[in-house]
Amino acid sequence: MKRLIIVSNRLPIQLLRQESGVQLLESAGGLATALKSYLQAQDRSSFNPEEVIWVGNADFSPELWEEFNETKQSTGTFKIAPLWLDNEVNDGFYNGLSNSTIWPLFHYFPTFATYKDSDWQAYQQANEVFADRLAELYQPGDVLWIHDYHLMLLPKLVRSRRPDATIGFFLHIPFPSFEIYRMLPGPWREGLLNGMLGSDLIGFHTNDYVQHFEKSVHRLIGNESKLRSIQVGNRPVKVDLFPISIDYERFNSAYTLPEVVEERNKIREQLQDNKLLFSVDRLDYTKGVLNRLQGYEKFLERHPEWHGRISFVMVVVPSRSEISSYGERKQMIEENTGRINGRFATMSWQPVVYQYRSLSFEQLCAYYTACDVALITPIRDGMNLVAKEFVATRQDEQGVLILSEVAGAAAELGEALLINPTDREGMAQAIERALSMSPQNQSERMRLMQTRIREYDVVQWADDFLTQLFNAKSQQHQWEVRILNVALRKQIMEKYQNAQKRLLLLDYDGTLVPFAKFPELARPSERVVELLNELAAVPQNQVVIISGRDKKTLENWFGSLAIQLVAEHGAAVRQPDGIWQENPDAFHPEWRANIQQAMNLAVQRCPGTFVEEKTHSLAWHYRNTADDLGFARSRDLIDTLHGLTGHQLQVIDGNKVVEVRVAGVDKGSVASRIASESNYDFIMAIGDDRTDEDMFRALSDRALTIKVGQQKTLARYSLPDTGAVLSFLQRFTGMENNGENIDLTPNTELTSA
Ligand code: GDG
Repeated sequence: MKRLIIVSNRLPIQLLRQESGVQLLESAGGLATALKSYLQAQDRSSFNPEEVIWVGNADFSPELWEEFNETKQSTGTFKIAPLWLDNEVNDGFYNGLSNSTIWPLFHYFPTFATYKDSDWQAYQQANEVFADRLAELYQPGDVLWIHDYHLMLLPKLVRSRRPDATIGFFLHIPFPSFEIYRMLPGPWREGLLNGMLGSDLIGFHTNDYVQHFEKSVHRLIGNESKLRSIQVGNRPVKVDLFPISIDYERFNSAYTLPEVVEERNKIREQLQDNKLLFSVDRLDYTKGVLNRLQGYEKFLERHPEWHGRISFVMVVVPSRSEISSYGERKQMIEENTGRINGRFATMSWQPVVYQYRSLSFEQLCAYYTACDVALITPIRDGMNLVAKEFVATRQDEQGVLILSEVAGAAAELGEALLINPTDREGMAQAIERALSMSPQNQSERMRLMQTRIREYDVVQWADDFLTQLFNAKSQQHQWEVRILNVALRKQIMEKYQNAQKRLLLLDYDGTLVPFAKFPELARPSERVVELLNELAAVPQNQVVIISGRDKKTLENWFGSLAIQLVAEHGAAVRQPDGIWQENPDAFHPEWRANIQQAMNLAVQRCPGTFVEEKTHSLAWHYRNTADDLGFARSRDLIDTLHGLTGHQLQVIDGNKVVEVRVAGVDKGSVASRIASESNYDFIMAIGDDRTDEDMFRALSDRALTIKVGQQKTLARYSLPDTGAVLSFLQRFTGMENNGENIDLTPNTELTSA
């Protein structure tokens, strides 16, 4: 089993010195809980939980760590590999570049961003310290998962130290639009992008963030993204969206926890019959606390009938107190709260109940489940887990979520009342609408949102990311093609000469002849026919033209040769003796389950898409989703389906639909069958297009596979063009190209049928 190394700025533990010794306290933070659940779901995890190492910046001293290790009582879930940064470096790295430059800029607060060279220096130094620590720990085969904006340079730094490492990077905050991103000084903005591109897979919360990243890479570095893949040197880097989620069961079952029930009853008792509006966020200008207060004030202005009948409990959790903009924000919140209470409060009623503190898990869930409306209105938020947690806790299916349309969570929680966080009138109207929403309407909305969060919970999220990371890595290996150079050609010739029984599988269009404007014009030149004839004349050789062309055309062009012909990807096969055999269509019902599962996963990963079931086929339609997302997902699905489908099925890439139907034929299955018909000790397959990839895949363990052209391929080797293929094949006939140029021009004369 592989080792997983998680890297984040903070470690998921604290150390406390107590009378009994140094105690380890695990944090209940989202990521740590997520990974714990993922590792416990044994059937889904590819890692040994004992081999998960967490690397991060320690907030305890090296001495305390040593003391803990000497008297270790509990080791916790993860192996911990702390590192320590010099205080000054840490300040410039954490308070400086991370939280005073990247954080405000990426949340669209450019006026809050500072640009200090010393912070950039510190950020680079801190990332180098992480890279050194990782290089020290790294063992071949390890999987590295690096988290968040503090460590954007790290993937590249690790790659330069350990070129083969499997590296995933996930950004928890928004990736801003290019116009904002470009505000970073030149070397910084390119440095950060290049840093991230050291990964094999880069994950974001939403499709918008993926697109913003792709555009910034294109504009600033020049690499284009195709099908969610950016070529960096000879390495494709996958970019995709993985909307983070929560531990649904933990929050859902909290509804009936005795401590939560007790706390909830207390809250409701204090409220008497008043309605409860609730919000909780870290103290941060991105969370829109001030705008929220102003929206609530507008509501009170517009709706005097609610005075005395509603309470707004607003919890603000202390955060990043060393940064001055956070302190100022606290003061403004307190002033505004005071002003609103001063304006509307009576002897018996306080409109805003402001609490500057953090809540226990039970208190938090008590508020989530006691309130009538959760008011979650960030000005920008990568995702916002509070919104998902609130929905998950509501076993009673009651309560209304008012959510900012610019929180990443809005992309998944369309049944919430979505508002623009700066629109006070809009917020006031949404509060009024939420308070008067019927229980049935509340329940319908809740149920839909709950289903979505339950189905893509945090375990699914981690599983999805890591699975895609493995896929990205294995695709990279498959696509590492070696150009057939002189030395390799020599080796192949030797193998050929020593072989007793040889099979040569040759695609036609794009392999033996270049493409012509119209397919019927791509007749083989006399020289090509002659070459095939000579190859076939060697008694040890079996030559096969394996093509998508129809029977008639192949017969017409090659009928006189003693070679095997495969028409329409295997629908018909002609033996060298000239007799054609049709491949009867096969129908095996057991193919459906796997295909259905792959398509259902595509539906989950791409909202708006659906599966159509037909008697002999299954179709995944993506016409009702964003064009680019649908297209990208369709490429993933086609890849998966190619891996799943045997010779009974055909994957058809249609117009906004991917269809799998019984066909019983593809080049892979027919090539396998032919290869197993005799004891071949030399098999070579040459082809240029997607259908040839089936052949390369099917023969990968026993054939010399050669791709014509530069595209990604499963073939082991490549040749640049048809000219190179013919010169290469010519060597096998024993006739060297004695200076004469081979005629590559297709014979464009139409022959009569
Ligand atoms: C970053 C991104 C993205 C808060 N107060 C209390 C408390 N919390 C817990 C919540 C929730 C978490 O903290 C806050 O998560 P958010 O997602 O809302 O926001 P950030 O901290 O800014 O997180 C964000 C996230 O990363 C994940 O990728 O969603 O967009 O900014 O879990 O429950 N928990 C307790 N008491 C509190 O007082 N127990």
